[in-house]
Amino acid sequence: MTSGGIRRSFAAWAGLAFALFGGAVQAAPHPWQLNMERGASTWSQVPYHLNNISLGVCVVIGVLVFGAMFIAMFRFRKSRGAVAETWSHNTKLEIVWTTIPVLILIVLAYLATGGLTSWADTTGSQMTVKVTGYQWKWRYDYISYHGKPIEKVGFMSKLDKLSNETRQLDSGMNPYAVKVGNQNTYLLNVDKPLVVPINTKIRFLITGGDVIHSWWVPALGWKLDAIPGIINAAWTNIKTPGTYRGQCAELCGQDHGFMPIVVVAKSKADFAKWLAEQEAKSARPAAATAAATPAAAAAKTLQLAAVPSKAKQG
Ligand SMILES: [Cu+2]
Repeated sequence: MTSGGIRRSFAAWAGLAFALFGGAVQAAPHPWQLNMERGASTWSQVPYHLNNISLGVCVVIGVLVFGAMFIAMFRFRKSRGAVAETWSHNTKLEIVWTTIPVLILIVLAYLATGGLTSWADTTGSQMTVKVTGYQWKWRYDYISYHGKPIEKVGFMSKLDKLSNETRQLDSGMNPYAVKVGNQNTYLLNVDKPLVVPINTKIRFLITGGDVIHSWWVPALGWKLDAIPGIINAAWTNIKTPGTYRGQCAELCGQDHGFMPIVVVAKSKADFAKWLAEQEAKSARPAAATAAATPAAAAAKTLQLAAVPSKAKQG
């Protein structure tokens, strides 16, 4: 292969690696970001630190094992006149190199189990939101807030218009031009985001309406499968107001890549205002219809009254 060819194939592989690990997959990566993000919730620090600790342990083990291997290979090579020892095992050494890894694994398992149990514990939640995955959009239903049931606030959240138009074959539109502020939001924006308050323990009930999806917002530190017939639960408590983006993380069909997630975290006061607006909006159409068309309402009553007699005939 010529040097130009090598350079081209390297660029192609680097491009592929970026597309897989650095681009859309991470939802909101920074250029040259290597580590996980710290996230924006109280719990997202847990996987961040667990990852750092395990990575540290792996690096130390890697340096020791490869160090010993390279010393053995270069310092004690045949050409330097090294003669192999004849003993075949050493009980004391074997006890040491079995005990140390077992202790390391116990410590890591202890830390990971603590992290998982704190993540699964939704007790004391101040708010509940039901999340349903559909091919290929999300539905959010607000169930309760501070112990009070929320009436009829729920909506579908799907890919934003600009991303959707851009993604069409032969659209001729530039994916890099899909932006919100300075951030490229191609395939990472929705028409209606999930709005939540900060400093509130929010319980998510996650399920699927058709096939298995997975609700993943990296800034929250977890992802959870949305499985039809099963309700999975997890919680978050977001510390800073902002917009957090994510994606469906379970291959769910041809448009799996086109069902992003956007969570907008607002201050409690702003959220209360937003919620009141939504409740007013959902209350208005029903009241308006009943008042405006008494004839239609009467017809509906008539229809309902007719149903039982029809059932009797059958
Ligand atoms: Cu999906």
